[in-house]
Amino acid sequence: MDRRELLRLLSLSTLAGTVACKGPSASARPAAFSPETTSGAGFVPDVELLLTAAPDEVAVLPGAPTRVWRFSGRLLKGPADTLQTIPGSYLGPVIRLRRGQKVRVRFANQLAEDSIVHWHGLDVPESADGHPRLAVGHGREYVYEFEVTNRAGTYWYHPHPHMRTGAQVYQGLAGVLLVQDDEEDRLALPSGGTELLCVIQDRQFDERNQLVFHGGVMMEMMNGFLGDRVLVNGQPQPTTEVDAAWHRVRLVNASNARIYKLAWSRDVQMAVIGGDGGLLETPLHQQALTLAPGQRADLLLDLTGLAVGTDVHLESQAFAEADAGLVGMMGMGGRGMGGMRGGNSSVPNGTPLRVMTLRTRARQGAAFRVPERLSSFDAAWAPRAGAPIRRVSLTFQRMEWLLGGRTFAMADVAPEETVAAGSTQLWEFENLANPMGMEAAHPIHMHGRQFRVLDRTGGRANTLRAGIVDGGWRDTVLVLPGETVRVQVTFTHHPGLYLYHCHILEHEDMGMMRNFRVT
Ligand SMILES: [Cu+2]
Repeated sequence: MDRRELLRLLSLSTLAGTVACKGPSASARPAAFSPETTSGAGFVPDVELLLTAAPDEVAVLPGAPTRVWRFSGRLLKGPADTLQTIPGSYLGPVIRLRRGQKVRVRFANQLAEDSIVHWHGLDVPESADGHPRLAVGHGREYVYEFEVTNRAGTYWYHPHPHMRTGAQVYQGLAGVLLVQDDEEDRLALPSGGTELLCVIQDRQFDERNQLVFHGGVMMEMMNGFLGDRVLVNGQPQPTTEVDAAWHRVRLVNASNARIYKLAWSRDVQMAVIGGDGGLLETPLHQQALTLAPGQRADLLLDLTGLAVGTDVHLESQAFAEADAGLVGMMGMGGRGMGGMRGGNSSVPNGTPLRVMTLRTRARQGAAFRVPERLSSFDAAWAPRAGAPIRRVSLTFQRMEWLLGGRTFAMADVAPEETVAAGSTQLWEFENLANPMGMEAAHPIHMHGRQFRVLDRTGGRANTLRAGIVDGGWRDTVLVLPGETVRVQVTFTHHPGLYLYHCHILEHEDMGMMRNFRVT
């Protein structure tokens, strides 16, 4: 496949078809399936999918194919455009759902190790949230049943097994999940050939084109694993031909640990219209956009008026490595711990990078104006003075990243991690440096309901801050070194055990994750 054609093919109107895949060799509901949250026999799905995780090979670089792990999908019931395969990519199919649909996904694990899928950003019952205790082994199947209650937006799915999330995502297991609804439809945003979906990841390859991942070396785990090249939808720095028109560009940072400060190489107008949890109320005009692991952004981009053959690059701008945090020992020269900074990546956080290129062709698009009003928020958005406040420290102690002073344990829930269904609390994520100088910017993700970022205070001058979009509903918020970020969250109505964690996947796998129990 011509790499240049990849993004063109990715324009959603041209995606078609689904990938057939082998059925599971065995099928069983895991014993841990809690009966009180199982939808049970009365559940009649509007959409039913078989999603299989299995080893595969894809062409990423010229020469030998790369061995990956990959989700493939088969539509068993529902609208024909529900699954859209990304040609030539290791990414899973794009899953398009509508708010209100009842969905059943049969996840078939054909990997040689345990896995489970998390629907990142969706508010689903406990049994459908992909908690690591629900992971199933090779040849087993896990059945998800949930109703899509989320607003229209760009969500994604990825594995969530105990201590192996980083490795499994890195091997290729991830996909985009789009939710559509009537409110979004009314805006008539650019679609089809002018809607681009871009999953940004970084990877490292050996001389035989095989993926290189860390070998559990402590410094790599503490920093988070960084690749030395950027892939978009599984292809290195692709170029795609686009109409000289307004485009909707949906970005997902599905990297294990890299933070991007995204900007366009030409002076084109960019309006941020959405984030993790769907559309903002009003568009936001900005030059640069900070996107941390787990986060999404929804943009409108004006390419009208550009001459044919103009290249517009999406770039990650330079920023100080320390802005993303720095693992270093004060007593050992202030940084680097003897030169082991940044694991074994030659491309540390903050290195300027080209992400992808859009090349204009002659065709003009339909006339379009950025809507002044994008969406309206429900009552949960209103500030709740007097809501209980919980302070959650982000710290490094005893060679571990901790949340609230604790590390992950499979079923462990502290009293302050027990919350009433549908109740509202303010959680203050406080990113504290320790005397050894160990610090990092942590993207904190909460499962269940989307939250509202109230404010961020403290911290030192940081060039990433100007690019952070805190507006709108969020499920992942970047807490810079030294900062305190306050979020207001109204918890899911579904009782059960949910997770909150750092979305630097090495931090999560090391235990920077905790349960909260909704009662
Ligand atoms: Cu972290």
